Amino acid sequence: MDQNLMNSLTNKKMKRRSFLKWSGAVTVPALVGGVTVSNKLMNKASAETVMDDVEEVVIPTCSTLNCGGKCLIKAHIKDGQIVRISTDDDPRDENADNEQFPQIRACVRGRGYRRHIYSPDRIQKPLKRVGKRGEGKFEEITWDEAIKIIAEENNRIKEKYGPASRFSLYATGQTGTVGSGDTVIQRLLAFDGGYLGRYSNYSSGQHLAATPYTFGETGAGSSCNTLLDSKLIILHGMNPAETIFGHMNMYLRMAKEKGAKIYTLDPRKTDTNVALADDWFPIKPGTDNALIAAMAYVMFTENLHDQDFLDKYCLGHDEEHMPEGVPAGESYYSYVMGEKDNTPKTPQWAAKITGLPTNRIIQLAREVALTKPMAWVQGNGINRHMNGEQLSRASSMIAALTGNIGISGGWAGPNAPSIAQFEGFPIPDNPLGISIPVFKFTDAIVRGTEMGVEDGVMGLEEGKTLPANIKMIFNMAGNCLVNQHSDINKTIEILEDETLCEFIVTSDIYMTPSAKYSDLILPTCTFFEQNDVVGPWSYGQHMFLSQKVVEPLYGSLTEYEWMAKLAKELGIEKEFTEGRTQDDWVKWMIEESKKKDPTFPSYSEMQKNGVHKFKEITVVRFKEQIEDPENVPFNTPSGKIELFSKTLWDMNRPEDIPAIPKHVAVNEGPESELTKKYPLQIFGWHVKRRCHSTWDTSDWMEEVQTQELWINPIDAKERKIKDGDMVQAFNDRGKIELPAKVTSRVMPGVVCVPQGGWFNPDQNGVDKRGAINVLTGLEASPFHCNPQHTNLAEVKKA
Ligand SMILES: Nc1nc2c(c(=O)[nH]1)N[C@H]1C(S)=C(S)[C@@H](COP(=O)(O)OP(=O)(O)OC[C@H]3O[C@@H](n4cnc5c(=O)[nH]c(N)nc54)[C@H](O)[C@@H]3O)O[C@H]1N2
Ligand SMILES: Nc1nc2c(c(=O)[nH]1)N[C@H]1C(S)=C(S)[C@@H](COP(=O)(O)OP(=O)(O)OC[C@H]3O[C@@H](n4cnc5c(=O)[nH]c(N)nc54)[C@H](O)[C@@H]3O)O[C@H]1N2
Ligand code: SF4
Ligand SMILES: [Mo]
Repeated sequence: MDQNLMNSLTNKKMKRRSFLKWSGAVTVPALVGGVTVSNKLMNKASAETVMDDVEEVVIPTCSTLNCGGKCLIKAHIKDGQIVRISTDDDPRDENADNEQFPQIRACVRGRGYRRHIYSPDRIQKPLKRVGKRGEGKFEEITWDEAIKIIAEENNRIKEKYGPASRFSLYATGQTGTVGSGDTVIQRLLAFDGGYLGRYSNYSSGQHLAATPYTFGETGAGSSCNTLLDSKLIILHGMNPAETIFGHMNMYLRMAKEKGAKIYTLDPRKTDTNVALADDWFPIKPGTDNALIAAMAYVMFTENLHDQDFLDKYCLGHDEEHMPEGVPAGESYYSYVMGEKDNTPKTPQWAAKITGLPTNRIIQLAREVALTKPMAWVQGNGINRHMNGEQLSRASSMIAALTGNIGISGGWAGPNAPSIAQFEGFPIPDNPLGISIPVFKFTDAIVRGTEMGVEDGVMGLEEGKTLPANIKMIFNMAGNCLVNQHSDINKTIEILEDETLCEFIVTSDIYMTPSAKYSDLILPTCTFFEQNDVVGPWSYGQHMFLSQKVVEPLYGSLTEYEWMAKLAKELGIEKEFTEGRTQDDWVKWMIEESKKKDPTFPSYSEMQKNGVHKFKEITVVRFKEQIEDPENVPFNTPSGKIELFSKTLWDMNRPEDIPAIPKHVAVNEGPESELTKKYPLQIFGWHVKRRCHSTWDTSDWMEEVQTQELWINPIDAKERKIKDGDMVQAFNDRGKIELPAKVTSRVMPGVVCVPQGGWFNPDQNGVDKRGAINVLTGLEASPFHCNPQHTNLAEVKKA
């Protein structure tokens, strides 16, 4: 890469004046939200020269990041530049907390969006690798050259290895519709003979895999407004004060004001706990099922459970309610009472495993059994565990035992019900019809042709394996190629071998660790620089026009724009574009949505408001099944809530896939032999200063929160670590180095590193930022999901 460019990409101390010198805004008059910005304004070169007498235009838009939110962002434009960000001030919610039309207000990152778009780190030109892969040497090329290279590589690889050797990597930097490269490339590849598809995600794979065995479908949560009827709310591995989840925070606050008690069940005392909760139940990661079994023990022995509910709606809770063909002693009751293994799951038994004192387990069991309605709300934090499928299933157990399913103020299981409906960007079916679990892409690079059903591959003919290894990767606005995937050191070893995956193209706005391991990097736009239609994150009930507010910087192209050029080069332009520009597609999606729902706003209304709020509706999940079980059965084989699943039983894997959600001890859990070598459990949580790895290099967000390893004073003392000391966390997979924060906000035996720090190895391979995935493993959980929260390590002073 040109040295000056490299300097300008990496020099954080660059003056404001120089980093604001971009080409687009200076030379191109912008049509923003239907308002033309005058040439006089456009010709001003930097924000510093903006005068008070310059007219300010405010344009509503929305981020397309995968951030747990999706908020109304108001860009204040002067001189063709964003000079300020404000947020939702919907007058219908003037006093805040309007249940019908809640305001959708920006978080701390949103307030700092100017530093995101006008970052000194932005990639400005397409870059072609010139050194070895991963070495970080690139040269600038033109867009035309870049498109030509992609077309040539695509054709070569398709011809040599077949279309199934091409893969679009999970990537969530742009989760809109026509603005999302990951979505749009799948349309292109579908017209170009097909590709290797993928299913599931990094967020809630275990929930998605496990919930259907209990309820027959995936979305088992209710709408957040039902929490207003709860008297007790348990947040199980959920931290919305940092992770948002639609309007969850607002309703929790309102529920609290109405008198509900809120507890968090989490290895860490979270921001949510500090802001909203009445109590904290610290639990060792991955041991929640032991707690739940012990709570069931208390309920069964003290007769606190809802036997009528269980008998009427459930299968497998006791020996009288079991499917046919299963021997005696396999029900949940038998497990809890230890009838077969002679180990009653007493609070004393669970205390040893979970780290929670016996009396607190008894207290929690009695309280949840005696308080109704009680909402045991499943977060995503119990995903990403090696036994996460079991954690997910057990997390519905207390609701069933206490009859809190199908009533307002109760809560059945994980994941939000889908409410906001609109027409999306059309992706044709993949003509190849085969897909791998999202987490197994590194496997599919190395041994794809050996991978079959047992690896979770879907769509194969019986007995067949994948037709090809992955040879070409499209990584469109994602950092999962390296940073957000597991075992970074192993992953880069796979990527460095250019004979394995032969071509990797990344689009991004920054030179991320994943971009560095690419052969070609494309500078694409932020959401401020293009039009898109965006749905809500979980539990949100709105959709946005993510509106272009400034012209693309430096001549960046949108994903759709460059892919349309690529489609032309590949001879499939007509099929790909159907004659539509990106803006035409945006209008098309709104028009199609309006055809289905006449109350849907028009394009011009969307331009004005930026958002369409569906009136908050109330969804009490499984209400119909509970009110009318004769006519509305659950969608399971038995029609009941399957606490025991015969389907799982028939898989005959009692150790790691039991038919009832038992406590499953795992290789890197607190009971493992490996604790002798690596005594601490370690994982990375989702922090407020970043969306995953996005914003890691933002100096503004560094002021919000620094990258630190949380360690309990007991563990710190044993290791002579003081607050602020540089420490190393390590296991067989690698080493990370970062400052320690000695705090009782994390329980003893557990250390935490905020996930998303950028991998930054020194000459010895020690990561100097604190990229948690240096320490995580590539082996998948039983249903082929990422186990990135299940790890052991040791920590020492650096
Ligand atoms: N600020 C911010 N918000 C985000 C994101 C972000 O990167 N930054 N990412 C978004 C995305 S894509 C997702 S998927 C969600 C993720 O949302 P979550 O998965 O809910 O977030 P995590 O921080 O991984 O986990 C939530 C809590 O679970 C706890 N936890 C971890 N393991 C266990 C366990 O075994 N048992 C129990 N009881 N608790 C456990 C963690 O300490 C944490 O406080 O967040 C979304 N929101
Ligand atoms: N250890 C561990 N690993 C995890 C997790 C965990 O909890 N622990 N969480 C997992 C989860 S839930 C998820 S969803 C994944 C997320 O992993 P990713 O999908 O990789 O998410 P990000 O790291 O935010 O990467 C988004 C990329 O998009 C780029 N980008 C941001 N904004 C824009 C834009 O406007 N335009 C363009 N063109 N690019 C943009 C960013 O620079 C960044 O490189 O990580 C997973 N990895
Ligand atoms: S990062 Fe997400 S939660 Fe924060 S302001 Fe943007 S859209 Fe909202
Ligand atoms: Mo996620």
